[in-house]
Amino acid sequence: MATQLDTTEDEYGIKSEYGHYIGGEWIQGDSGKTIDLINPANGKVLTKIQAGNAKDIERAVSAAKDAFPKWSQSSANERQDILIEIARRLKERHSHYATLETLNNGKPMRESMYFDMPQAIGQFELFAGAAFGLHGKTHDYADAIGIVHREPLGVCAQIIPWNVPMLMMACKIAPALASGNTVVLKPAETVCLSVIEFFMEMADLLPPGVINVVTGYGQDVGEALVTHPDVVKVAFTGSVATARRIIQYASANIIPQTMELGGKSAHIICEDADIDAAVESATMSTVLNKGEVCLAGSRLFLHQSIEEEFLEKFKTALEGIRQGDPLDMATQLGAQASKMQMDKVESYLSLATEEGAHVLTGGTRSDNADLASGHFIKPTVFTNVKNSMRIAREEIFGPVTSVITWSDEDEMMKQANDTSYGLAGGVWTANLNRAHRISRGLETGTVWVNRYYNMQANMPVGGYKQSGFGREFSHEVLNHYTQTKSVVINLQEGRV
Ligand code: TXE
Repeated sequence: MATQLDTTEDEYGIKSEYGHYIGGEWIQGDSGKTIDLINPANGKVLTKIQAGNAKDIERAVSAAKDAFPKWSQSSANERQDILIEIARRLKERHSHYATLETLNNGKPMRESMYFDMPQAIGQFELFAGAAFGLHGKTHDYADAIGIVHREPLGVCAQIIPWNVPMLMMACKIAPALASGNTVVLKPAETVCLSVIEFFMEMADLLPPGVINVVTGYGQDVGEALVTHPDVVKVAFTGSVATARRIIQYASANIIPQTMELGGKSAHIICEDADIDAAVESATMSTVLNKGEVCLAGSRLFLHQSIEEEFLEKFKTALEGIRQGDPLDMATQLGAQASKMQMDKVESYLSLATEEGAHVLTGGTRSDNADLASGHFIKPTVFTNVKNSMRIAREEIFGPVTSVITWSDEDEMMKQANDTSYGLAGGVWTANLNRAHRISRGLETGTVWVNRYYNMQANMPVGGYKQSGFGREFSHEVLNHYTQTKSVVINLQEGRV
């Protein structure tokens, strides 16, 4: 074990180095190696985190296993109190966490403040209320009484991505805590500053070992975690490619998994839509979190009869988007979260024109000289897109929308469902029957009618098809963190 962590703070309260959080202590990793966290808006190093390995995972799982018996027996009051206090402290330090999220991820401050943080706080509030709701059932028989107990599982592995770290952390640890499980959390190696700071400030609330955080690369830390024999459940949010590996490993140990993966969602605009409102919604869907959102309506199915008016307004709206310093509250579009992500988006921008798509707007990196040291991509719309093109089939995860025009609803629905993904979708129409028909017809876990990204508390989020399995963001997730035990008590008198 190496020496002490350097905890000097900068103007934002960011320490020079962060450790793993294991058994209630902040410690350096076994390898002694670190990873730099970068501000994607200017390429500067913010701090460094531990590059964990299997030995760190061993310690963390062991701490979580030791903490489980007591924590699983804790009262609902105790768990509820902790979740309420976490929500309260998050509200109190709202702008601090929002700033860290923006500095490390590149998302605009107005989103961190008014989307990410309220959504994350909402998860703790939702599951604080759920702690008491986790009760079993009884069944009365003529000669017996049956009791169905609901019990936590044990040590849960949670692996989260870099696009919305605070929210991903909240939607995973809140239900796990509410239901009496212990956790080893692995955040993404590129963006995790807010999450680590969160645990530093909440450490006094949580009994040691109940939550442990090990940072590092997926192949070193993530694989050691999901293959550990004492881990009894895996919750993962990330790419389909990584999910395939994790599913294989977790299946070998026969443990349950929940997978929240990518998307290529259809945002359907009918000819009777409120065009101005639909344009506003499509604009938001393109730029929110720089398009690094699994739920993004990245395939826009536009009715031919309103094509001209819609596209003119859409172009104007996107060209009016203010892109710039993510910390500036006026900024509407920030920087892609990492160089790797920007390179990926740029490769799709080149591919689009090779495939025959037309650029309605954007299509390149930002040409603003002030933004040259960051990962800024112009908001982009491609027209003349066919659903068979790779830009319409693969997740780009950037501020890019592909427009596919349609005139026949049945044919459009076939195309909307002709995708390996099934996470979300949207429909704009003034006709209630049509809204209902289309939303039931979409093979996807969420559909928004007449407003995209209408996230409401306790509505399940999760995928059909290769967008994954299991549901989060609602009480339904508690089924993934508990198992039932049936106890039957004989009531017959005498010999049986
Ligand atoms: O994902 P990974 P990446 C999509 C999006 C993005 C693409 C690639 O299209 O461009 O995936 O992103 C950990 N065992 N989404 O490469 O690898 C990793 O360290 C265990 C959509 O960043 O899936 C990180 O913590 N864990 C998605 C987490 O997995 C491993 C959000 C996600 O990284 C691992 C993110 C391994 N072998 C990307 N390899 C969404 N659904 O919102 C990596 N990890």
